[in-house]
Amino acid sequence: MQRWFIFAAGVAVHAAEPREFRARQLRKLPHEGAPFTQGLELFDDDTLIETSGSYPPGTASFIRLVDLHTGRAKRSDSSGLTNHFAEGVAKVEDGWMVITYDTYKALKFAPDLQLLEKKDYPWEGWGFAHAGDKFFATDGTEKMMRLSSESLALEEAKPVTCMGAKVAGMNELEYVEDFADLGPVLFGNLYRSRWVLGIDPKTYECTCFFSLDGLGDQLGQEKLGFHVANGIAYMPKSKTFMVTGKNWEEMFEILPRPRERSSAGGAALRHWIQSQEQVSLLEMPRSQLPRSPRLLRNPRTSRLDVDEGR
Ligand SMILES: [Ca+2]
Repeated sequence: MQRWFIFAAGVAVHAAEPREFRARQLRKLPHEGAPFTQGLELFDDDTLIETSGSYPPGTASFIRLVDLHTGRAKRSDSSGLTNHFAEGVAKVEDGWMVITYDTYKALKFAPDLQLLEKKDYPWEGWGFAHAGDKFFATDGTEKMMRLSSESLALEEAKPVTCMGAKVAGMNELEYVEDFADLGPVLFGNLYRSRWVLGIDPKTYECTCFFSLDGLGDQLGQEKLGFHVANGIAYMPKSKTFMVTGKNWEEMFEILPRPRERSSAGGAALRHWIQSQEQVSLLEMPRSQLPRSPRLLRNPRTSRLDVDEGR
């Protein structure tokens, strides 16, 4: 399906309609400790690698290896992340690179999670993904950056677009070499939503999407940045994804299946993107951290939640 978008200036832009997929839940696992997930990748056939930011205050950032069969942590380490808020994680030749939210560093870890190297990283760290000899990285704006994986030098920065509009806040990223019949797709959680957007890694225009609605508890505060969906790891052998969220108590394995018939998904995504444009006009904060971080611990479940009375 093709559509034309007419902008206020009178310029017509030809924008392809993205393909909608439906995320079918195959299984769920405990998300041990319900951490503030910022990066999630496949480490090996039996293991995920996950980073967590230091939120709520008083907790430490960490990097850990998670058993894909049980959800339990096999190994976890905070020592290399002292005074940093860990963000996205991406594979490098001899280990894993973690970017930081607001301390402008990229930290390289060995497979045993020992810190090997610190490099300067001059952007706010959000999503991070490895693709060949490149990294893709986001900073909370509509900008997608392509960096040299060797030097971290910026090679290109362009806006992510979908259905004729710019899309800000692409968060945890996942590069899939060949997805469905779409070729390479760069996926990302859209911040403060349950949308996962797939974009063409050359043009940064959306080619597909799916929703994580219905996975686990869905809280009203997700639109404030608390309990948001974040974390996507692709498993090429099964062509499935592991997904989770910040402070989620579960992880889910999902299989995206193409929707054969048109549904309301495209219209809902368009509405969300347009509403985000209005939000940015009002200069709402785009911080990685929840907007009203007054947390209460539920005495019954011992889970952290936002104070509803605020
Ligand atoms: Ca990922």
